[in-house]
Amino acid sequence: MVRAIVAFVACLCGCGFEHGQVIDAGRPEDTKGSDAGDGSVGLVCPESYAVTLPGSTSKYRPIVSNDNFWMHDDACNKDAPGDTHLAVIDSTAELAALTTVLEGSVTQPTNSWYLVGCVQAPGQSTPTAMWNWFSGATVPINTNIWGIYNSAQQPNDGDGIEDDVENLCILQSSQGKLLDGTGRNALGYGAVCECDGIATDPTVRARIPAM
Ligand SMILES: [Ca+2]
Ligand SMILES: [Ca+2]
Ligand SMILES: [Ca+2]
Repeated sequence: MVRAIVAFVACLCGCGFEHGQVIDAGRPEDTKGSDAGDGSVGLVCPESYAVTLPGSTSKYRPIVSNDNFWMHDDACNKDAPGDTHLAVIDSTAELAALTTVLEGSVTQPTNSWYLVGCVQAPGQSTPTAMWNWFSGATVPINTNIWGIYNSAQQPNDGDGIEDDVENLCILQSSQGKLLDGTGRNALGYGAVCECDGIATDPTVRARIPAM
């Protein structure tokens, strides 16, 4: 655990998704006058958001019980409307630290799959096109972030051909990386809610497939 924290702190100095930069393109303007620009000033999170990560002002609520995307998304949004949502992972540091916490749980959802807050715009020509976090930030496409499922590099829309089958994001904690999925797996998924005081981008949320 101590080793994990040291590694995390070291990583904070230079672990953006690409070239040491945190990717936040398109993030909505902070509406709470926070000096930090992250919505955290004056932010009060529900007590159920008990997980904190070093170097982050966010609080998190991992959910290990299985359900579909729509139920988890709704639950996160309702915890503190406008301040909470499915987790938006802004950097490889946040991805690594969150993975460590999730892997520390004795109880795991199906396949250690946790829904997080990103979606692909429908009608794309390739599985890798137009992925955004609910904040509006672009989800970079590279193997530091996206994992492997059934020997296939993700995102793959299930079969490598994009036809809007898999447009939602799952963090598989056992590999610490994202998979694209349907959100409808019969056995369900866990989820991670984040409280950061930052509203989600309605344009991105409008892409969420109908249940
Ligand atoms: Ca975040
Ligand atoms: Ca897709
Ligand atoms: Ca997939």
